[in-house]
Parts: sequence; structure tokens; C-alpha cells
Amino acid sequence: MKLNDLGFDEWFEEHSARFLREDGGIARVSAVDRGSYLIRNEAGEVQAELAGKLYHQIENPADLPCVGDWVAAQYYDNDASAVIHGVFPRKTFLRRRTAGENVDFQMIAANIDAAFIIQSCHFDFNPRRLDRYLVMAADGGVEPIVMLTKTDLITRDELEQKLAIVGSAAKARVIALSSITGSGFDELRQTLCPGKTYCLLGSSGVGKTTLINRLMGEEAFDTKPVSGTGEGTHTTSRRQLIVLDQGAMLIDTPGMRELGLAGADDGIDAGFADLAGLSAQCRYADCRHEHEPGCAVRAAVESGELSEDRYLSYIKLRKESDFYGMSYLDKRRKDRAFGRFIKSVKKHMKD
Ligand SMILES: Nc1nc2c(ncn2[C@@H]2O[C@H](COP(=O)(O)OP(=O)(O)OP(=O)(O)O)[C@@H](O)[C@H]2O)c(=O)[nH]1
Ligand SMILES: [Mg+2]
Ligand SMILES: [Zn+2]
Repeated sequence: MKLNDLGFDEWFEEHSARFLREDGGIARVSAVDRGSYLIRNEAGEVQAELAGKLYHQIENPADLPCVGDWVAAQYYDNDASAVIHGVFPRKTFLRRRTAGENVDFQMIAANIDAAFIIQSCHFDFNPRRLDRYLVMAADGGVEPIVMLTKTDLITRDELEQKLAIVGSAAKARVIALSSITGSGFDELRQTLCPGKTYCLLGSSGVGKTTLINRLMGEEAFDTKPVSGTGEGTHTTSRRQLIVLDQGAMLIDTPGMRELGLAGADDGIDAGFADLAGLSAQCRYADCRHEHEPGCAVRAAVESGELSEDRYLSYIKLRKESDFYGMSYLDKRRKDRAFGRFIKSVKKHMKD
């Protein structure tokens, strides 16, 4: 197998020079499991660790190698183990926001040609969530392909209705399929190009791993039944890149509990108990602590009881939370408005 078969091209070649050492090689991260890595090169897969120097240089967790990344590696023990000492720039990526006082990103996968945004026709179907995944793909420059699974569990009419909803919500290709009957798999196979990388995204239980097993023609990876209401049991626990016989690469991912911070307001409030106490004294029960009259939170900032930094970081986090619940256009609009808001608050606080 050549590196090109794994997706390596001139773009990465141009960007790799400064990472390479004479005695090192190039490999692609094929699995990540809590700080330990599998990397894939011309010869096969090798267990790898991060070089201490690289680890210390990395300031942001999102810069750590993730599945799909191209890395510079040095081999030891007759090529049985490796150390990663550089991560090449990413051509495309999939990432999501993580909760925490310092809002940050968690990488899902890098250098992805297309994302399969997967929802099950049965229980899981949710246009709003679909929209958030579309935002995620657009954000990282990845082509989205919507996939509706488990078509065997609904009627033709129900499927037509769902396809119409997806068609009006997304300008993406849509593939409907069943891993039980195999319907839709011809179309899926035609979509998969050798040397290209596809990442499977979606809630637990929608059938991501089942679909991969069916494409491989064997029960290569674990799958588990869903509950009576369609909830999955979080069967897949790590992200990993699989190379199909026909040459396309698939990245299986653990089902996501939630996207970004949407719905995470409870978590935010728990991290800002002092603010929650103050907000009980605001004039309006639904006070957003921005421009509302009689706001106890802003009064506390003005009197110095609550630090301005803490206030701004709360507002920022909550905005980010709301942010991911919005459509792409709303998001762009709000982004600009929010920048202006922060500026006006800072100015106001100074004078
Ligand atoms: N009826 C039907 N069941 C399916 C289909 N695809 C998958 N399933 C079932 O759905 C359940 C969950 O499938 P998985 O492949 O484990 O789901 P997953 O998306 O990988 O879930 P996580 O690994 O938890 O993220 C299993 O019991 C599968 O047999 C399908 O097309 N039709
Ligand atoms: Mg799975
Ligand atoms: Zn208030």
C-alpha cells in the first residue's frame, strides 16, 4: 500500500517538509484511544505515542493528533512501535465545541473528504440536529452527505415524507438505506471512492458500525441493540479509520450525546453557581443579564462584587451554547452582533 492510497497528496507533501527528519517517516493516525495512537503507513499499523517535546509544545488540545491526521513518525523496536513528533496541517476537519469555562473544541477527525451525517428513520430522525451537523461539516470544509438508516422499519410513505423534509432542510446528497435488507447499498458503494476518507457521524444506535460491517461483508466490529425508544448503548468507544478492500476509508465514531453546547445550559449554570444566586434577584425571571433593567448580575459587576471577567466568560459560554442551536445563517449574523456586544460591554465597564 502506498501513502497515496491512504489519501496522501501534494498538498500534504508541500506542508510536511518542516516536520520531517531524515530518519523519520510519514503515517496516518488510524485510531486514538485516550492518549495512545495507532498509525498507519505503507507497511501496516503501528502503536504510537506522542513525543514529549511535541506534547509540551501543544497549547491547545485541538492540536493533538486526531484520527485522520498525517504525522511525522520515528520508528523503534524494528518498526514495532513509533513516536509521533509532528502533526501536519489539516486540509479539512470535523470538530465540536466542548463545555467548560474556556470554551474549546474537541477534534473528531481530520482530513475528511465527506461526512456521512447519519440519522435513523426510526426514532432518531431530527431535522434540527441534522442542521447542527451540517454546520459542523461546513465549519471544517467537509462535504456533507445525509444518510437515513433503518428504512426497513418504516413504510414507503413515511420514508418519502422524511426525504422531503431533509430535501428542504439541506442542500446535501441524501442516501436512504437499510443494513438489514441491503437496500440503498448499491448507491452507497458507488459513492465511495478509493483513496477518499469518509467519517460517519450520528447518535448512538443509528447503525454506523452495522453499516461498516455490511460493507466489509463480515461482523468485524461490535454492534448492540437499541432500547425500545431507539436509544443506543454507546457501543463504539473509539474513533478509528478502516480501509475497505475497494480502497475507500471509513472512520467510525462513538455516537454523540450532544452537539456543541446546545442543551448544556444546566452544565453552565452549575459552573456559575454565584451567578445563579444573583440572578434570583433580577427583576425579570427570564433575565439574560445583558440590557434588562433591574439586573442584579450587572449590578454586582458594577459594584465590583462579581468580576467582569467572570461575567463575560459566563455570557460568552451561554452565547456559544445558544449558538449551536441556530441555523447556519443565524449563526453568522449573531456572531457579528456578539462581537459588537462584547466591545460595548468592555467600553461601558471602563468608563
Ligand atoms: N432494523 C434495522 N436495524 C439496524 C439497522 N442498522 C443497524 N441496526 C441495529 O441497530 C442497533 C445499533 O447499531 P450499531 O451499528 O451498533 O449503532 P452505532 O451507530 O454504531 O452505535 P454506537 O456505536 O453506540 O454509536 C443494532 O442492534 C443493529 O443491528 C437497519 O438498517 N435496520
Ligand atoms: Mg458503533
Ligand atoms: Zn439579570
